[in-house]
Amino acid sequence: MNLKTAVILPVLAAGLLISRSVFCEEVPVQVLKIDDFDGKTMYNLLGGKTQGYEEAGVKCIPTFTDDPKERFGDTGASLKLDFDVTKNRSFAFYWSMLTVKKNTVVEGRKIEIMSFADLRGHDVLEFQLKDPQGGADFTIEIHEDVDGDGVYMMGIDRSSSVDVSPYIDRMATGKWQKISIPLIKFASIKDWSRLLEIVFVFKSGYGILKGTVYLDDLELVKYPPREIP
Ligand SMILES: [Ca+2]
Ligand SMILES: [Ca+2]
Repeated sequence: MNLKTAVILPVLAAGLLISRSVFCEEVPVQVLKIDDFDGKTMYNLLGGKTQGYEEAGVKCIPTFTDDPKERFGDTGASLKLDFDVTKNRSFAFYWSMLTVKKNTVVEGRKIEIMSFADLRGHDVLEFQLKDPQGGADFTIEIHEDVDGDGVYMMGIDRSSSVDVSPYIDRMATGKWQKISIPLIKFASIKDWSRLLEIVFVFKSGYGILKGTVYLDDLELVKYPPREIP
C-alpha cells in the first residue's frame, strides 16, 4: 500500500461510517408495520396469513418467543425461525402474505374477495435480525400478482429476490441489528399495490445449513428526502 492509498482508505472508511449512521438515525416520515409478532399468531398485522415450510429433512419452522433473553425489546414477542437445509440442493422458507380475504356484498349476496395491501409510497424494507450462531444467510423474495388471480405462478407473475448477506453486520453476531434494504433492489417489482407475499428463503449453499434466526418489526419505511448540500 503506498502512502496515497494509506491516506485515502481511512478517509473513505470514515465517510462510509458517517453516511451509514446518518441513514440509521434519520426519522422515517412513514412506517407501515407488516408484523411485530407480538400477537404470537400466524397472521401478520395486515391480516395476511404467515406460514413456514417442512418436508422430510428440510424445514423452516416459525415459532414465537417472549423470553426476555431472546426477544427484541422489553415487551411482546419476536419470530424465531428454525431452519435446516442440510439436504443437498434443498431450500426452505417462511412467508407472510400481503393479501387479505375480505367479505363484501354484491347485489344482496355475500361474497369473499381478495384484497391487496397497498404498499406504495415507501422506499426501504426494514426488520430487526438476530443471528445467534453467526453465518446465517437468506434471501428475501417478493411476489407481485400480474394476472390478478391472487396466487403466485412462476413465469406469469413477477418475483424479485434480494440476498440479505450484504446488509448483515457480521460483527453484530448474537445481537439484534436493523437490516435496511432499499426497495429499489427489488428491481423487477413494478406495482407495489399488487403484492402477494414476502418470503424469507434459506437455501443449501448459502451460509450455514442449519440454525436459528430471530426476526422482529418487519416494516416498510419512507425517509424524508435527502438534503443535497
Ligand atoms: Ca415484537
Ligand atoms: Ca397470479
